[in-house]
Amino acid sequence: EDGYALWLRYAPLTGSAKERLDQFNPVVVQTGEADPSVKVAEEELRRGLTGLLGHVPASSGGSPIVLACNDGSSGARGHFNVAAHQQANGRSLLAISAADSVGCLYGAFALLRELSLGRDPATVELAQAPAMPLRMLDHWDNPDGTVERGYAGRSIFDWWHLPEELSPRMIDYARANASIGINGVVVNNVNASPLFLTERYLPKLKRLADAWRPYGIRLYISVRFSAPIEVGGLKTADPLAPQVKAWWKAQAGKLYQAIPDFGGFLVKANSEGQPGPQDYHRTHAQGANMLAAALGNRGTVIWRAFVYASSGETDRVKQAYEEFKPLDGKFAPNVILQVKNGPLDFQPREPFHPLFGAMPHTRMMLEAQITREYLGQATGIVYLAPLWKEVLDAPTGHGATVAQVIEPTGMAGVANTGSDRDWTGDQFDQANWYAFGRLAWSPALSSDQIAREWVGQTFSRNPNFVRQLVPMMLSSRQAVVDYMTPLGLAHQMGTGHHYGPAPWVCTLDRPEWNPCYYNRADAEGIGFDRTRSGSDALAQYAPSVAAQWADPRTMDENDLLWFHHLPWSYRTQSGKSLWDELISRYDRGVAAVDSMAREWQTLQPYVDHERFVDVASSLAIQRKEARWWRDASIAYWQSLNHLPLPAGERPPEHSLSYYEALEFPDAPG
Ligand code: BDP
Repeated sequence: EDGYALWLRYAPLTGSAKERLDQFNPVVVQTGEADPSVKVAEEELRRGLTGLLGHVPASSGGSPIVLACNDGSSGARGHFNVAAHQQANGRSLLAISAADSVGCLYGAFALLRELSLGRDPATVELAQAPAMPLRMLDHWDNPDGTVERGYAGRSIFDWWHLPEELSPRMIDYARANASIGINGVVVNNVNASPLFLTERYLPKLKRLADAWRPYGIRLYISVRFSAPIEVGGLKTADPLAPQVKAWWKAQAGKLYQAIPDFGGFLVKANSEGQPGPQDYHRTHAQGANMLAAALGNRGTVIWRAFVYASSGETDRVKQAYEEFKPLDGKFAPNVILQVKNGPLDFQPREPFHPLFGAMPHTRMMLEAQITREYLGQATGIVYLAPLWKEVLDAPTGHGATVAQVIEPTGMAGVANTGSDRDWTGDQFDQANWYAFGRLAWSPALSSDQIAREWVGQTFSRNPNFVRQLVPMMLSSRQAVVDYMTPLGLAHQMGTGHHYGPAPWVCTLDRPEWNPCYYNRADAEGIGFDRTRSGSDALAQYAPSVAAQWADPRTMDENDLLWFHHLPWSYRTQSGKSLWDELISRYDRGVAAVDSMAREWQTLQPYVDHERFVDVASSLAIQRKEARWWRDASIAYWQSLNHLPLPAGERPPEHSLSYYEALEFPDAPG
């Protein structure tokens, strides 16, 4: 039990659930169809039932499970029905039906999920369709096997040995993705190597695309905008230059010849030093549309709105809106703008990005980060569904929630996978991969329901275990916000690797690289004034939303210091001063982690030894980190405000200079 099986463990059922399945005695009926997705669905049903029953399912005499993968229905691609019927002979029959074979595969996985959770096969009734067409994972993996912001070992993609060698992991990866409805994978980092556009890589990409096709997964690549120069031998990458257009068209032609269902290109342009159309005084739309023309109606250009270039004195969080809002309606129909959940950068908490709902004539998808770059990386328990739900459920003020804005298009998550046996570097980070897929399938699912599903399939269905563990998971995201960056603080992490607290850092070249730029703390107060008296980033939101956040006394204090610079003595809604409230939030975060670690100890009887110990040690690291964040932050704020700690408060364990001197040359970057 090293975690490799993920949520597809299919552990033997026990008790009444076992009796029901035994009694049902499922028989997977062979369709005789040659369709690869149908074959995969049959195989998975057999594998899953073997696990759940504790033996290979019978081949006749029981209740048939029938796949009808061309049922003539219409609707969203991937939709399916699962229903039990009573037959004349008294036995049940379970039918999985869909309009296409991938829908059937999704239906098979959905049925296995229900059975894994102990549902009665005789009464299963499911009718589902994906809420959005694109449900993608973005890998920040490099050809040399390193992973940008990866905390789970090396890349799962073995470019060195492809195309001849296809690791079995690539199939298990596809199974895991298909089981949660992921249907697109960008295999390489947005800080893209031009190698992916060379002849050498084409057969490698083709091998992966072929392997994943039965699982309903389309392959995409990130492309470097200046690739025509680096690997095309041209002198320019100007999107309006005819030879540049022709080069991209030729590349797309080769890709489609090898991979007829190639998904398209993901592009990070003119951001953090990446090349882009602005290098030639062209707009993002001109750059994106040129690539879109090269793909034609065969594929999609996903253009990232995460633009971050030296912004001088203006507020960094305003840049994307300023650059993209004027381009609304200017993008080709096969271009999608991919917008991070918040306007800064995957922080433990951010208000939703003001571009959501603000570009009605532009297709827009949401980008979330599954890998926990800014949330403690791969340690402890930090369940991210509540973070994503908070964003998805947010009313944009433009007549729709964020979920409604993106549902016509899709969602992408920056993957947290690596070569570690447990895939994600930490057992509980598997839950974030799972939750991302489930939310992209249906943003209406609750964090609670998703956690229950994951826990039941991954660890144990014992109701006592589930009842105790799920609330821990649900409160874990607020805990990390509390001990790292409470009350709307953001980007207080260490330079470069983003590991650990560094609110004091103030000497980096560009102002917005510094944590001090975001906290704006001094002797008098703390917080970033984004109201009219400050950067006025608030004005990028719809008037109803801006009005609500403009008043620190009525707004949700979870975002307080994101929008307001306030004196330390400011009276918060709890009645405490800002200083006392800040400290109580750090304490709350530390206490929450302590209690997770304590509770985990009591769960030992339900968990196999290997994973029990693994999680316990991970929680020990998280306890240490929570204290470190609290203590280092308080020590720094105190060095500015010289305020005493509230009575009875534990002083930081070490001096500020101790925390400032800590270095982490071993932290992954
Ligand atoms: C930031 C990461 C950086 C990424 C960038 C991006 O620190 O490694 O390249 O986002 O999304 O969060 O492009």
